[in-house]
Amino acid sequence: MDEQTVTKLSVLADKVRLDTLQTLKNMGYGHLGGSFSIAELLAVLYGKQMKIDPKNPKWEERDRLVLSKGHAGPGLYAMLAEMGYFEKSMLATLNEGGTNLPSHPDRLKTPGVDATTGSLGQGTSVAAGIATGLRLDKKENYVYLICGDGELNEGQCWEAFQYLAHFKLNNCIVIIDDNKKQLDGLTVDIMNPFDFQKKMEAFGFYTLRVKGHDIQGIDEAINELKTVEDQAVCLVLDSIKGQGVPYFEVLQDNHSVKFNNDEINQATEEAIALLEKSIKEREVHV
Ligand SMILES: Cc1ncc(C[n+]2csc(CCOP(=O)(O)OP(=O)(O)O)c2C)c(N)n1
Repeated sequence: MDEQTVTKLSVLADKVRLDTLQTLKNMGYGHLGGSFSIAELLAVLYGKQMKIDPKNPKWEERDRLVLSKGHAGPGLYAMLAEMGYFEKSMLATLNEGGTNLPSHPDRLKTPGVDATTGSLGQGTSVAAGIATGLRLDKKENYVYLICGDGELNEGQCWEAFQYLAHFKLNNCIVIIDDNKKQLDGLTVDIMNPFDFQKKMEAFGFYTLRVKGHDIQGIDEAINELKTVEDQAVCLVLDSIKGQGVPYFEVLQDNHSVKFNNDEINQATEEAIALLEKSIKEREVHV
């Protein structure tokens, strides 16, 4: 990937952070940490890897994305708005009564959302079903399945993974967002998942691991996974919850942030100003 594309995608990732932060601040609370940890991943997928047409969200020939960790909906919505699936002004309606942007994705409500998720674990089976359908229809498209490390406490995920591996459904690219935290603590303390890469390999997957902020690395890993034949594929994203904004990276309770005290509100204003400035500076190069 050339330098200009890396810059373009890193700007896109930061726009997702900026939109998400403004949306959540406006609402007063919301799922920040797990939205930020996948910002670069979403930028590589929507900005480069996925075959999509935002003006035709139901296009039969599109790739699909299943955000199985559905609580990161605000991050996904920010990306969909940036890609032009709907007007950015719609982000301000997040979670309001009658909105088309419920806190967790609903495929019947939001243009660009391919699967309804929120009950952790279920998206893995949905993605496995979509991959099976595409295979039966002899389509070349991919399904990108994004799971959380905490979500993998759900046994359903491992049933779906075993199914993908058994049927060698390498058209479903499983991505584990290993940001080391879940709702109320460290994943390792709540229920130790041990080593995801070794575990997925033991399940029969061809597995790569890459840093969550490494745009070039994520892109190369996905390219490599697309060359694998006759084996299910998985990318473990070694990410940071709150990734990309130092204040939120170290904030202990950064799962669903409440914008209800002076310290958080000031840090948020500073982060918004910094993101705006750095996006503007880099945007002239792309
Ligand atoms: C079946 C189910 N149980 C519990 C929850 C509540 N819940 C929402 S987010 C979350 C933690 C998820 O952690 P992780 O998958 O690591 O997400 P991330 O850290 O990436 O935000 C939990 C337990 C849920 N949505 N679904």
